[in-house]
Amino acid sequence: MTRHSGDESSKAAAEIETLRRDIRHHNHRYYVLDDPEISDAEWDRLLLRLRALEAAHPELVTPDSPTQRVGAAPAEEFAEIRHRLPMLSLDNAFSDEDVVGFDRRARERLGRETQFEYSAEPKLDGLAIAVTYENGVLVRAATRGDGTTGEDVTANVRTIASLPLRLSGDAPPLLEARGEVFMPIAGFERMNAEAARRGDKVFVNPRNAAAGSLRQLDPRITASRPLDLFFYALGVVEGARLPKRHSEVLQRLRHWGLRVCPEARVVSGVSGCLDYYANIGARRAQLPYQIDGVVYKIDDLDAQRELGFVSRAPRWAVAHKFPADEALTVLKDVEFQVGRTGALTPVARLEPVFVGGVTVSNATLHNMDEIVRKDVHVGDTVVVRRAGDVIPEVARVLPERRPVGARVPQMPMQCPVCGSSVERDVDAAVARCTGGYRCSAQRKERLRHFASRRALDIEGLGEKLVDQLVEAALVEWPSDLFGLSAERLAALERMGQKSAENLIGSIERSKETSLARFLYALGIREVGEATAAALARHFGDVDALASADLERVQQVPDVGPVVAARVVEFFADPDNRREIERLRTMGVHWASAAPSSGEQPFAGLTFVITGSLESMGRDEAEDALRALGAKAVGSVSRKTSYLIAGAEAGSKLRKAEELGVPVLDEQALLAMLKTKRPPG
Ligand code: 5U1
Repeated sequence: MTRHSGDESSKAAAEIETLRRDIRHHNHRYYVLDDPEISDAEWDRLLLRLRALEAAHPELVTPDSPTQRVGAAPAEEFAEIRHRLPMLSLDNAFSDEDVVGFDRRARERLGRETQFEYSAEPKLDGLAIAVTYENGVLVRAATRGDGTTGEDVTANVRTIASLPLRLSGDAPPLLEARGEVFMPIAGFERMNAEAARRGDKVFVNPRNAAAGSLRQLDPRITASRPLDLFFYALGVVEGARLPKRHSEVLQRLRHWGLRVCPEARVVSGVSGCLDYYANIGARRAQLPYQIDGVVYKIDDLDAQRELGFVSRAPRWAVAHKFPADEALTVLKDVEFQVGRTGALTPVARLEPVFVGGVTVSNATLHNMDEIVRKDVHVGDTVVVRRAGDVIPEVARVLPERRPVGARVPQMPMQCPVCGSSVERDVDAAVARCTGGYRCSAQRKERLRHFASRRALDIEGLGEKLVDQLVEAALVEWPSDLFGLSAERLAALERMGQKSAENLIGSIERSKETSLARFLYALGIREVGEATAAALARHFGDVDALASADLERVQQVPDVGPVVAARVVEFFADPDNRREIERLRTMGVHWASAAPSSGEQPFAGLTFVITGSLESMGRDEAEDALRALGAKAVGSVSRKTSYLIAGAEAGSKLRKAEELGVPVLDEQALLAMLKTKRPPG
């Protein structure tokens, strides 16, 4: 080891300090102010010199040195971080009227006649993040997660070059800044081009690339990805007097060296917001990052505090989304996908086209009636539409561009998967493969349904794995899942021993369920979650239901003749009865539910739960309400007794407010479940 004299050491320490200060200053000029004072080469020289000095004096290295971005060893998994203040989400506005309504509600609530000033900025298509500084030094970064608990991604976030490891200026003792990590489009394209050259997998869009990069266990991989971030809010702050306006908060963040979107502006009233939306919308394609809308926040922080939140979305901010993207392409073919109940759905095979940030080569055509209504021909030029994460669809065709020989798609007579005959339902709306369990497509879909979150909830049994299990003939019926072993699973392609063991654990855990979930998981036609719950409540056990005749099944509230016929038909099938027996023998069980003579204090009430709840899953809350006799359904109508609004409640909440349906928050739900007494 090299020994240094005290004099030499203190000289080095002084130079190191100066270099660090200079580098931070130039980072601020470059990343935050977009106004560099020195060339890239000069900046590189400063960093090289600092590296050399630190290499010679390792005792002088500190974690906030600009050289210390990539240091941590790969992690086993991400630790959880509980947010001291929940990370909020935003309500969406999809039209000018929605924005007008948002502004009106806020003004009415505060009894205000004059316009609000709004702080407006683009809504980045990235990942929300909370970064904490203690005494100006970066100590922690967490993803949003479910808003209450996120993942500790500190080691990865440190590698983002534009993020200061130490704040500039008079940083408070504790500062949590919140914003969005994203991948600029140019970096995304460069990275994908390199991946394609190497023959590696490419990312579908910058958002997925940013998420994939941030969730790497090895920070060196994150460091190689072109990530960036903008901040737009404060979380917990201690020891600083905060300004009175949101726009001043943004200035303060900039002053501390944190990047803020340069497009942020203060505008007046709704008309200012809509002008801003139009302006950003017109320049959207030229922006160096992807955005999916703009955000308006009431600039006055006192007004924000007074307005507060509904569940976990603020009443003082809204995300005004851009409309769905559309693109023209050519319909190459129409193929038919076989669903869980054998229904054949037409799917458009398209000339690949870039729309809404992803390349689309398949789109849904819904059903044959839609094909006729839209006058779709194979060979047509079609408009493909994609909104957010929604499945792309063929919106319309351009008949004037129809080539000679374009043909009308025909429903096949035989199932494209198993070759069984295809029959039309009595009302002719749907055509179905008659192969039942002989059809591998139906087998796969039934297994997916059986394992799905609201059914037996087998974590880790994804689409691809179901395909593999069916294709390898390891699983035919759902009960076969319970006979699998980790060794068998581990022999499958792309399946490690650890994943195999995890899956066996999930399968084992799924054995303990409820009768309602079990009935839903069986996939009886026309029996959705609500009907399954009603059947479970009424009959209390599966044998009573299996032996019930049409008349008895129809006595269940809300079960009509069509559904009752499906239920009776299902239990009359010896294959289905045998499968139920096998599932029970394999250990699937549930606590016996008292039939409806039991306590039903919520009978006659209909609940809708929207948004995410902090203390339990939505399914769990619905199960608990149903257990008390309530109906839990998916959409709001005049018949809804109460809407329970969790975080990220959006259109359902608006609809409930419009219809005058009482809205309750999570606390009220918990109180109801505890006291078993409906509100009011
Ligand atoms: N630009 C911007 N995006 N965004 C997302 N501002 C903004 N604010 C947010 C979110 C979730 O939440 C505020 C309520 C802090």
